[in-house]
Amino acid sequence: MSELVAVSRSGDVAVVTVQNPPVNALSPGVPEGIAAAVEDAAADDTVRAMVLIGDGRTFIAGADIREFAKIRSGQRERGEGIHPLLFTLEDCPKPVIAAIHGTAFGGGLEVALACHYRVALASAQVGQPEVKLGILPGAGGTLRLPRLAGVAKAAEMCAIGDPITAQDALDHHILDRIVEGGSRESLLAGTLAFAAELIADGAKTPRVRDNDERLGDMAANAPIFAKMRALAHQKRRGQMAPQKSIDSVEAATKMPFEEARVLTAKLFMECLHSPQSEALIHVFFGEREVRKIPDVPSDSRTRKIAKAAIVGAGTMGGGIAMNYANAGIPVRLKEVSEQALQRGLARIRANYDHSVKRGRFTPEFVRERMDLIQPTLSYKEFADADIVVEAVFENMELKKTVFRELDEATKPEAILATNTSTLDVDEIASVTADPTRVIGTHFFSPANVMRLLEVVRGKKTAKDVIATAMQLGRRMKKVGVLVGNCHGFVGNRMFVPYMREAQFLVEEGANIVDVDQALEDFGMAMGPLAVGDLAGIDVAWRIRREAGHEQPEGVRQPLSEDALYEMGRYGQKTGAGWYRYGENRKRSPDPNVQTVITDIAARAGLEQRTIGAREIVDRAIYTLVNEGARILEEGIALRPVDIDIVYLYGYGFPAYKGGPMWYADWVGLQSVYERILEFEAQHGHWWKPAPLLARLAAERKTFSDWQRERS
Ligand code: T1G
Repeated sequence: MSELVAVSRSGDVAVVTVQNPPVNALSPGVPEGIAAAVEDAAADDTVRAMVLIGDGRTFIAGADIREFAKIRSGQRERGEGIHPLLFTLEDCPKPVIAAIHGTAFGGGLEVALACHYRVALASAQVGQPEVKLGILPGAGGTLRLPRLAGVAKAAEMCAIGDPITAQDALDHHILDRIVEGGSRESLLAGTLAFAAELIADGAKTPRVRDNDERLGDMAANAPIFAKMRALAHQKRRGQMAPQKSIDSVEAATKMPFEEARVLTAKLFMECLHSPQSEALIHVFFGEREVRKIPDVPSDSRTRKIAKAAIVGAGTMGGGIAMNYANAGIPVRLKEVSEQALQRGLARIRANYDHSVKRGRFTPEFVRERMDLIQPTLSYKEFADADIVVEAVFENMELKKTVFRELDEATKPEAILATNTSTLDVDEIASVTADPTRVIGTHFFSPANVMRLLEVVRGKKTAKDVIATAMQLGRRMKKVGVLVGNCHGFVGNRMFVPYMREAQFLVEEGANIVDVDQALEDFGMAMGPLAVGDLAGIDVAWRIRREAGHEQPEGVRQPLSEDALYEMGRYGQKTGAGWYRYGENRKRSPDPNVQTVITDIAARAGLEQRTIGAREIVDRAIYTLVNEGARILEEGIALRPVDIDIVYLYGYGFPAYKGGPMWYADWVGLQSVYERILEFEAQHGHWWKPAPLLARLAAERKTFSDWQRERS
């Protein structure tokens, strides 16, 4: 057998093992190897049944995503190897049983569905996550799942893409059995026992594709598909693949299998050739790329983190404490008064209760986690902490005071992390005896929900401290991105011009709602002004004051947010900001604010005009790109994809547009540059093109080209 697929025997059962670490993807040679093994076993009279199993930690986790570029360019046929394998399995005259542990995802589940039976460990998951890559299950998942699980379950799995548990799969007839035990060995033993039962029972070979009884009828299915389309539109707004995935499931219920298969192939290629799929695949690999730090190898030494401590039980400190507790790490939570401490604990409890209500956590999970959060008013309990996170007010002097205290209160090898969102990590580190142990771990609010973690590298931060912080991020299921030390690091540094342009636009006559709507139609999770209300206009005001940046003379400054601040309109927290907030913080336009803005503009002599969505989007998004180019040139971000990942996970940029830098490459840097020159001519200073952007535009290159040339 090929080294990718091994065959062994257990009595009269052939065991076919996929050996393609780390996730047994269906890379070239794997489908062919499985097919050859099954054909050989089928021809061997001493073989009565077959088991298909993955080596290592998982069953087949899908097609090899790295092959899609070759399919898109025509270098490889779609589904080469995979499609013939499905028929080899399903038409095999002897029973083939898929033995599933880990994750049977995408093509992996589709291969399992082409087998005659499927058994799994209780810990296994199955799913069709293809829509997360901007494609749809192209190897029969949309056609076989409804025949086993019914139309509604199949449509949801294929259109939303979330995995389901083994129990849920068993309940929906996707699995035939969950075997005892939790190891791969117990899975194999359980599957062999299952095979023996099948042989004793006549070794039947039911083909899923022949089973139409669960396909329902058009009248019953119509509302199911309508509901699923609406759900897909809501959960995967603006994305094409989920809708086409439902088209394919619907075809399975309306036409013969082969016809539906041909239609699905067409739909699959339409998706694969879409910019959305290219962007989503860029994001898939980007989430993994950002873990790689050129001068900190992935096998670098890390420090053991068994105990943590947090200074500050405010919104951020409490949320950060929850992250540690959720990762199973006991965490001391310190405040300056019992009242502040109790307020913080109450907020944590409320957050957990909300998660229990939403079914995200069980009550016992919450009890265990709350037990891990140990309140304190003193630094005494910090002596054995392996890491301390400072999460006090965004004020440099206060932070320095805390770090001086931590220098005394902690053991020398403890990591000292600041949660500052904008301030100079080197300046904070400068008050400690050993700045090599100081790093930034910038969580995003709400810290217990947002997955982005900016890990801020100080000039003197030790490499094992960086490696430990990145590893800790993964333990917390965060997407950690290493960033350099400058005001606002990557995310907030780019957010400043983005919010400035939003204010400029309304001061030039754009309607507040139109600015947010244009960007939400572009795909942003929330418009910039609504974000300003969410984050707090007072917070932004304090950060501006704290930064104290001298602004160049005669340069236009945004006026609106200062005006709102002075009016006490801080946003959601005060029930009014850019918008008015009613029940459940539902926002509605506030004519008073539009009047205030118009007065401001009149006093500033700003000509009012109608501004269309195109200009709103270009000014907001290209200012992100321009600042991102500066950040790249200064080395504050390691790669363009790091900026993309920060904006996807921290600021709600649409993943199906890949991130600001990927989007600019897709538009074409020449066009972006020319548009920026137009804005510079109209608006001056703030639109000075970043030198890197100007250079790449002149050379007709992309940010990806620039990155490739540097790797
Ligand atoms: N193809 C190629 N490489 C993959 C891969 C895949 N399907 N899945 C993971 N990798 C790489 C990943 O880039 C990383 O590489 C390493 O494996 C470990 O991954 C026909 C067309 C399975 C839950 O979408 O969800 O089938 O960074 O860090 O956290 O209809 O990987 O080490 O160099 O994520 O333990 C459908 C995608 C494909 C599953 C494991 N399948 N993978 O998570 O490890 S499309 C998927 C995952 C398809 C069919 C269609 C996760 C995982 P490196 P990791 P993990």
